[in-house]
Amino acid sequence: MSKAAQLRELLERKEIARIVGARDALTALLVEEAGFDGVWASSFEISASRALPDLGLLTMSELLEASSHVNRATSLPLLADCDTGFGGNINVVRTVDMFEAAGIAGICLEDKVFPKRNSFLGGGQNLEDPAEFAGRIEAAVRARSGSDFTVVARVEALIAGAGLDEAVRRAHLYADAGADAVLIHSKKTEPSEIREFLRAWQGRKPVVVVPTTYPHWDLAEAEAAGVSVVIYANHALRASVSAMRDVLGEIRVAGGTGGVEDTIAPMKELFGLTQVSRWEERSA
Ligand code: SPV
Ligand code: MG
Repeated sequence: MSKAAQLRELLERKEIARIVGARDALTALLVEEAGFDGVWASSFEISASRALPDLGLLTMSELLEASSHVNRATSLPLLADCDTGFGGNINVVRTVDMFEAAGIAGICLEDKVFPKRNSFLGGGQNLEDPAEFAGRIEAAVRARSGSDFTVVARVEALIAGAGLDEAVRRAHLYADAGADAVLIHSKKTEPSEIREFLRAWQGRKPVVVVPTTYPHWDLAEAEAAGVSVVIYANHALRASVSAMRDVLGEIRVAGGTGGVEDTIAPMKELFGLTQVSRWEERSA
């Protein structure tokens, strides 16, 4: 089964699927090893790994390159975060051409004005005109060459404070335009507005959520409420920042690495993850 078909199955199956943000290929390997269902190429993580804020600074080709590295490292399907689509309809068309040709299973586009700001940043969030964004979704759907390549429309109305009715209205417009699924995003610390959205939506198309600010929502309850996919978007990056800070601080204070040696992954583990023997056998 192609990766695009795998992602489509995750969206359409009854059981909720869990996909995890990865900024690079090694992270994708660990996501797969941990037993998750798919990978999210997060614009936040990829930006942060370059010490850049998630403000729409990365170009299409930069996100494509990072997403391609992630995709090649895993047999899991990859949903690529393509922010607002890098411009107008014509840029969205090329984005679909390039991401699909790279074997990436699908893309997610969000209905904000370029350059977008990360959804959790304080300050203003500028929503795109919904008809304009629906046109972008339609262009993306028309541009794909295989019918399994997935186009997810991300609704930012709740993030921007535009309310539930506006979120539902936009989601229907994007579904009418051919989106395969909608991602409804919220920055509330509990899932009440997501539950309200799901009740109003009545399962018209699969729904994806990113429970970063409401991490205690029970998975079985989310499934029963009608969620198809949850994205743990940034946890691998945040875990590695904490781990690196701890270890670097300890080394600095101790004046050597002896104290941390047993707490960090041995070199042998990295040789295993990077498949040294497989590469040597292939080239012998
Ligand atoms: C990302 O991970 O890049 C996302 C999700 O788009 S969020 O950070 O919640 O905006
Ligand atoms: Mg993003």
